[in-house]
Amino acid sequence: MLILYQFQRTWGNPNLSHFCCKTETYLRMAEIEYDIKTTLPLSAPKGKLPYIKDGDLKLADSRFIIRHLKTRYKDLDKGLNPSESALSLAMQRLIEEHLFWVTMYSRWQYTDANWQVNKKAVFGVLPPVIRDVAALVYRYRIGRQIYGHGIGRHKPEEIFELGMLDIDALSACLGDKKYFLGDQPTTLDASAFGFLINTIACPIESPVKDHGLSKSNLRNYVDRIKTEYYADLRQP
Ligand SMILES: N[C@@H](CCC(=O)N[C@@H](CS)C(=O)NCC(=O)O)C(=O)O
Repeated sequence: MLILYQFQRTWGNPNLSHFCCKTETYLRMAEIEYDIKTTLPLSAPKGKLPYIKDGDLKLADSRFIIRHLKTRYKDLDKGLNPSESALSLAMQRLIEEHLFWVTMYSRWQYTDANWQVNKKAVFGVLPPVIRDVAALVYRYRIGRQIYGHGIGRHKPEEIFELGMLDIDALSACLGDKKYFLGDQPTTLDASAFGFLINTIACPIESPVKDHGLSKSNLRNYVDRIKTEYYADLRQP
């Protein structure tokens, strides 16, 4: 059986990690059987979660994992035409390479209240002293990543202005459709759900969360997918 390695479930959501939630959502949308092992990134092949084991194969990174799932099990994007595939890729890049960093800034740096919530969620499983040291080390490391990406060089209001443009684009692209590319879920929906739930439906407060919550189509989309694909999760 395929094993998905990811952070423990938190906040009544599938995963506090956008990328883990994306991957698990693909598995569920494609009706692929899997087991979960909860872990932290330190033991991951590329130092990041998620990764999977499928027989002898150990694979890291949601993009390579989904490539494997498409080849070996089910390709949710089979019915897309070239222009839909291009849109799907472009939107995933917007979500995963840009909006992601706005939410990382919100969690790790924006306010002390957000940091405390994030720290408890990520490091709460560790014993007290190790927890504080690990939190300190990782906060520094993630801070360097946010700065290295470039988003961390802006003022908070500039970061959120950029994030709100992503939200506007996602809301406009979804419109009143059930899924981003029509009536059936695709990889873009696995990605969009994983990142939107971690922007608008988690206890990390920010102007970008408020802006996302003001878009009723995005709110309903997240609620609908959570209800449909994660009926087994305890609600918060
Ligand atoms: N491109 C990777 C990104 C994975 C990623 O950034 N994972 C984060 C959690 S959301 C992580 O494990 N970070 C630990 C670190 O950067 O040290 C993917 O698609 O899976």
